[in-house]
Amino acid sequence: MNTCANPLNSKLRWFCFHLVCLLLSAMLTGALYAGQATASAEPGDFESPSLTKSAVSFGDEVLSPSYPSTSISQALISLKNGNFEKGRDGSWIESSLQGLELITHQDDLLEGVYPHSGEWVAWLGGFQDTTSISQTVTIPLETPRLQFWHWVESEYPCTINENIAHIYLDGASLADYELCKEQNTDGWQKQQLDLTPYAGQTVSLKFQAQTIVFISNYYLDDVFLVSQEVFLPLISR
Ligand SMILES: [Ca+2]
Repeated sequence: MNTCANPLNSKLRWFCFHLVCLLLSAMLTGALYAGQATASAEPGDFESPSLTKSAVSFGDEVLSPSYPSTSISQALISLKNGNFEKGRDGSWIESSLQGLELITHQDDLLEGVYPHSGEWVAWLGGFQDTTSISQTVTIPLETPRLQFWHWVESEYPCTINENIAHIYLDGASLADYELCKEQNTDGWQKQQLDLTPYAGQTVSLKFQAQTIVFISNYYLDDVFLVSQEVFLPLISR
Protein backbone atom coordinates (compact mmCIF):
# COMPACT_ATOMS: atom_id res chain seq x y z
CA MET A 1 0.00 0.00 0.00
CA ASN A 2 1.28 3.40 -0.94
CA THR A 3 0.78 5.48 2.23
CA CYS A 4 1.99 8.67 0.57
CA ALA A 5 -0.70 8.41 -2.09
CA ASN A 6 -3.52 8.48 0.46
CA PRO A 7 -5.42 11.70 -0.39
CA LEU A 8 -6.90 11.83 3.11
CA ASN A 9 -3.64 12.12 4.99
CA SER A 10 -2.39 15.68 4.37
CA LYS A 11 0.37 15.41 6.97
CA LEU A 12 1.75 12.35 5.29
CA ARG A 13 1.56 14.08 1.88
CA TRP A 14 3.48 17.06 3.33
CA PHE A 15 6.06 14.68 4.81
CA CYS A 16 6.41 12.80 1.53
CA PHE A 17 6.88 16.02 -0.45
CA HIS A 18 9.76 17.14 1.78
CA LEU A 19 11.28 13.66 1.78
CA VAL A 20 11.40 13.69 -2.03
CA CYS A 21 12.93 17.17 -2.00
CA LEU A 22 15.62 16.10 0.46
CA LEU A 23 16.44 13.06 -1.63
CA LEU A 24 16.70 15.12 -4.81
CA SER A 25 18.89 17.70 -3.02
CA ALA A 26 21.19 15.00 -1.67
CA MET A 27 21.56 13.45 -5.14
CA LEU A 28 22.36 16.82 -6.71
CA THR A 29 24.96 17.69 -4.04
CA GLY A 30 26.59 14.32 -4.43
CA ALA A 31 26.90 14.82 -8.16
CA LEU A 32 28.58 18.21 -7.67
CA TYR A 33 31.14 16.89 -5.19
CA ALA A 34 31.81 13.95 -7.50
CA GLY A 35 32.61 16.41 -10.29
CA GLN A 36 35.03 18.38 -8.08
CA ALA A 37 36.81 15.24 -6.98
CA THR A 38 37.35 14.25 -10.59
CA ALA A 39 38.73 17.69 -11.47
CA SER A 40 41.17 17.75 -8.54
CA ALA A 41 42.62 14.45 -9.65
CA GLU A 42 43.76 15.79 -13.04
CA PRO A 43 47.56 15.39 -13.40
CA GLY A 44 48.20 19.03 -14.29
CA ASP A 45 46.82 20.31 -11.01
CA PHE A 46 49.58 18.80 -8.91
CA GLU A 47 51.92 21.76 -9.15
CA SER A 48 50.73 25.02 -7.71
CA PRO A 49 51.68 28.09 -9.78
CA SER A 50 53.58 29.37 -6.75
CA LEU A 51 55.96 26.44 -7.05
CA THR A 52 57.30 27.39 -10.46
CA LYS A 53 59.52 30.22 -11.57
CA SER A 54 57.24 33.04 -12.63
CA ALA A 55 57.69 34.88 -15.88
CA VAL A 56 57.68 38.67 -15.69
CA SER A 57 57.61 41.20 -18.48
CA PHE A 58 60.03 44.10 -18.77
CA GLY A 59 59.53 46.52 -21.60
CA ASP A 60 58.60 44.47 -24.62
CA GLU A 61 60.25 41.32 -23.36
CA VAL A 62 58.44 38.51 -21.60
CA LEU A 63 60.55 35.69 -20.32
CA SER A 64 59.35 32.22 -19.68
CA PRO A 65 61.09 30.05 -17.11
CA SER A 66 63.89 28.22 -18.86
CA TYR A 67 63.79 25.28 -16.51
CA PRO A 68 61.06 23.69 -14.42
CA SER A 69 61.10 23.67 -10.67
CA THR A 70 58.87 22.32 -7.99
CA SER A 71 60.91 23.61 -5.08
CA ILE A 72 62.02 27.16 -5.93
CA SER A 73 59.93 30.29 -6.24
CA GLN A 74 61.76 33.16 -7.90
CA ALA A 75 60.68 36.09 -10.06
CA LEU A 76 62.87 36.91 -13.04
CA ILE A 77 63.04 40.17 -14.93
CA SER A 78 65.34 40.57 -17.89
CA LEU A 79 67.14 43.78 -18.53
CA LYS A 80 66.55 45.19 -21.99
CA ASN A 81 68.11 42.62 -24.31
CA GLY A 82 69.53 40.97 -21.21
CA ASN A 83 70.19 37.73 -23.10
CA PHE A 84 71.68 39.66 -26.08
CA GLU A 85 69.49 37.69 -28.48
CA LYS A 86 68.40 40.91 -30.21
CA GLY A 87 71.99 41.45 -31.24
CA ARG A 88 73.30 45.01 -31.29
CA ASP A 89 69.87 46.66 -31.03
CA GLY A 90 71.00 49.67 -28.97
CA SER A 91 69.65 48.45 -25.64
CA TRP A 92 73.22 48.31 -24.35
CA ILE A 93 75.72 51.15 -24.83
CA GLU A 94 78.95 49.52 -26.01
CA SER A 95 82.40 51.03 -25.55
CA SER A 96 85.83 49.79 -26.66
CA LEU A 97 89.06 51.80 -26.93
CA GLN A 98 89.99 49.51 -29.81
CA GLY A 99 86.65 50.12 -31.50
CA LEU A 100 85.48 46.52 -31.16
CA GLU A 101 81.87 45.41 -31.34
CA LEU A 102 81.13 43.64 -28.07
CA ILE A 103 77.73 41.98 -28.51
CA THR A 104 78.80 38.99 -30.54
CA HIS A 105 77.16 36.19 -32.49
CA GLN A 106 78.33 32.66 -31.74
CA ASP A 107 79.83 32.34 -35.23
CA ASP A 108 82.39 34.99 -34.27
CA LEU A 109 83.41 33.53 -30.90
CA LEU A 110 86.67 31.75 -30.24
CA GLU A 111 86.69 28.00 -30.71
CA GLY A 112 85.27 26.25 -27.66
CA VAL A 113 83.28 29.28 -26.49
CA TYR A 114 79.50 29.17 -26.78
CA PRO A 115 76.55 31.30 -25.56
CA HIS A 116 74.85 30.49 -22.30
CA SER A 117 71.56 31.08 -24.08
CA GLY A 118 70.63 31.39 -27.72
CA GLU A 119 73.22 32.58 -30.22
CA TRP A 120 74.51 35.86 -28.75
CA VAL A 121 76.73 36.97 -25.86
CA ALA A 122 78.65 40.05 -24.78
CA TRP A 123 82.41 39.58 -25.27
CA LEU A 124 84.48 41.98 -23.21
CA GLY A 125 88.24 42.06 -22.66
CA GLY A 126 90.78 41.39 -25.37
CA PHE A 127 94.22 42.94 -25.60
CA GLN A 128 95.15 46.35 -24.17
CA ASP A 129 91.58 47.56 -24.20
CA THR A 130 88.93 48.93 -21.89
CA THR A 131 85.60 47.49 -22.92
CA SER A 132 82.18 48.03 -21.37
CA ILE A 133 78.47 47.61 -21.87
CA SER A 134 75.96 49.65 -19.91
CA GLN A 135 72.29 50.53 -19.70
CA THR A 136 69.93 52.43 -17.43
CA VAL A 137 67.68 50.25 -15.35
CA THR A 138 65.10 50.68 -12.62
CA ILE A 139 65.61 48.23 -9.77
CA PRO A 140 62.20 46.78 -8.81
CA LEU A 141 61.40 46.38 -5.13
CA GLU A 142 60.36 42.79 -5.76
CA THR A 143 63.51 41.74 -7.65
CA PRO A 144 66.50 43.60 -6.18
CA ARG A 145 69.19 41.04 -7.04
CA LEU A 146 71.37 41.28 -10.14
CA GLN A 147 71.93 37.84 -11.66
CA PHE A 148 74.14 37.17 -14.63
CA TRP A 149 76.29 34.43 -16.11
CA HIS A 150 79.95 35.11 -16.82
CA TRP A 151 82.91 33.22 -18.26
CA VAL A 152 86.46 34.21 -17.38
CA GLU A 153 89.17 32.98 -19.74
CA SER A 154 92.87 33.82 -19.64
CA GLU A 155 96.12 32.00 -20.28
CA TYR A 156 98.20 34.30 -18.08
CA PRO A 157 98.85 33.84 -14.33
CA CYS A 158 97.48 36.30 -11.82
CA THR A 159 101.04 37.07 -10.62
CA ILE A 160 101.85 38.88 -13.84
CA ASN A 161 98.36 39.76 -15.03
CA GLU A 162 96.47 42.79 -13.75
CA ASN A 163 93.46 42.41 -16.02
CA ILE A 164 90.20 42.90 -14.18
CA ALA A 165 86.45 43.16 -14.65
CA HIS A 166 84.28 45.63 -12.72
CA ILE A 167 80.54 45.81 -12.19
CA TYR A 168 79.50 49.42 -11.61
CA LEU A 169 76.21 50.88 -10.44
CA ASP A 170 76.02 54.65 -10.88
CA GLY A 171 79.82 54.65 -11.02
CA ALA A 172 80.25 52.79 -7.72
CA SER A 173 82.01 49.43 -7.93
CA LEU A 174 79.78 46.55 -6.90
CA ALA A 175 82.17 43.70 -7.64
CA ASP A 176 85.56 42.98 -9.20
CA TYR A 177 86.74 39.83 -10.90
CA GLU A 178 90.38 39.11 -11.72
CA LEU A 179 90.76 38.05 -15.33
CA CYS A 180 93.71 35.69 -15.04
CA LYS A 181 94.42 32.00 -15.36
CA GLU A 182 93.78 30.95 -11.75
CA GLN A 183 90.36 32.60 -11.90
CA ASN A 184 89.22 30.88 -15.08
CA THR A 185 85.68 29.60 -14.71
CA ASP A 186 86.08 26.89 -17.39
CA GLY A 187 82.59 27.66 -18.66
CA TRP A 188 79.58 29.67 -17.62
CA GLN A 189 79.20 30.55 -13.94
CA LYS A 190 76.19 32.20 -12.29
CA GLN A 191 76.73 35.32 -10.22
CA GLN A 192 74.32 37.25 -7.98
CA LEU A 193 74.78 40.70 -6.45
CA ASP A 194 72.43 42.23 -3.89
CA LEU A 195 71.02 45.56 -5.10
CA THR A 196 68.55 46.00 -2.24
CA PRO A 197 69.96 49.45 -1.30
CA TYR A 198 69.06 50.61 -4.83
CA ALA A 199 65.55 49.11 -4.94
CA GLY A 200 63.08 51.56 -6.45
CA GLN A 201 65.85 53.68 -7.99
CA THR A 202 66.81 54.18 -11.63
CA VAL A 203 70.54 53.66 -12.03
CA SER A 204 73.24 53.10 -14.62
CA LEU A 205 74.55 49.53 -14.70
CA LYS A 206 77.91 48.91 -16.34
CA PHE A 207 80.01 45.80 -16.95
CA GLN A 208 83.62 46.74 -17.73
CA ALA A 209 86.78 44.76 -18.47
CA GLN A 210 90.27 46.25 -18.46
CA THR A 211 93.08 44.35 -20.13
CA ILE A 212 96.37 46.08 -19.41
CA VAL A 213 99.07 43.98 -21.05
CA PHE A 214 97.98 40.39 -21.59
CA ILE A 215 94.93 38.99 -23.35
CA SER A 216 91.97 38.03 -21.18
CA ASN A 217 88.39 37.41 -22.18
CA TYR A 218 85.27 38.10 -20.19
CA TYR A 219 81.95 36.83 -21.55
CA LEU A 220 78.49 37.77 -20.26
CA ASP A 221 75.03 36.37 -20.93
CA ASP A 222 71.51 36.29 -19.41
CA VAL A 223 71.51 39.40 -17.23
CA PHE A 224 68.45 39.38 -14.97
CA LEU A 225 67.01 41.09 -11.95
CA VAL A 226 65.69 38.40 -9.65
CA SER A 227 63.95 38.03 -6.33
CA GLN A 228 65.42 36.18 -3.43
CA GLU A 229 65.20 32.47 -4.06
CA VAL A 230 62.58 30.88 -1.83
CA PHE A 231 62.88 27.16 -1.39
CA LEU A 232 59.51 25.54 -0.88
CA PRO A 233 58.79 22.03 0.29
CA LEU A 234 57.66 19.55 -2.30
CA ILE A 235 53.99 18.67 -2.16
CA SER A 236 53.10 15.04 -1.80
CA ARG A 237 49.68 13.48 -2.13
CA1 LIG B 1 72.40 34.76 -25.13
